[in-house]
Amino acid sequence: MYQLHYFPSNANAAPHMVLEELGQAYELVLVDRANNAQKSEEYLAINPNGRIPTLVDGGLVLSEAAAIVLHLVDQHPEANLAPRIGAPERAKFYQWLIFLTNSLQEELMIWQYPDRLTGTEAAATEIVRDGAERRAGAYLDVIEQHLETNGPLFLGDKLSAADFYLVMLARWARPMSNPPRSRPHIARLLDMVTALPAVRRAYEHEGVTGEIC
Ligand SMILES: N[C@@H](CCC(=O)N[C@@H](CS)C(=O)NCC(=O)O)C(=O)O
Repeated sequence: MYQLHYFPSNANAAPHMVLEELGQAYELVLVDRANNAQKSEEYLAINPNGRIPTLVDGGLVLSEAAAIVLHLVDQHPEANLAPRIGAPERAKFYQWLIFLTNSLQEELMIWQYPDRLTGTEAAATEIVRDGAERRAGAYLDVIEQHLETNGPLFLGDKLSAADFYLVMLARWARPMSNPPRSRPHIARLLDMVTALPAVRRAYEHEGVTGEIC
């Protein structure tokens, strides 16, 4: 059985939604981030970066949310949460998933934690935060343009794991002055995906109540 090490609404949310949509049995293991458990000796032994999530799949211990998502969709190709390997659509799926994790997610991390770059320099922290919000907003605009032309989901009308990944990031980005949902085509995707029972179940298991994103 899969084991997903998580903390509510952290980067485990996308793998968690995918596990639910796949209908796979899994065990959730809380990493008590409120008490810095992600930096405990025990957790560092499975995730040397001290970051959440980690997936344990038998003898395989896997970190990085996007890698976990890719592994899960590859293990269960019959669920069609990604196009077939080698198809042009698969390449576009890689493009969007990697854009989400490598560009948007990283910018959101800087926006959420600018002091990790600036230390105690309050003025610099504000500049970094504002810059990260602007850059994240520009990435969201790119997604909005793509969805307007090619939507309603990343791969047209074909649900893929990239859609779940955007839900996770959109939840984090809710406090932005121009949040993801302010863009109509992103809002439509978020409405479609958060209406899925699998998505609601995943967030419920994590103790998240109310609107998801
Ligand atoms: N690139 C990693 C980032 C994971 C990450 O930064 N997770 C956050 C929670 S969303 C975390 O563990 N933060 C704890 C810390 O930085 O100490 C991934 O996508 O899995």
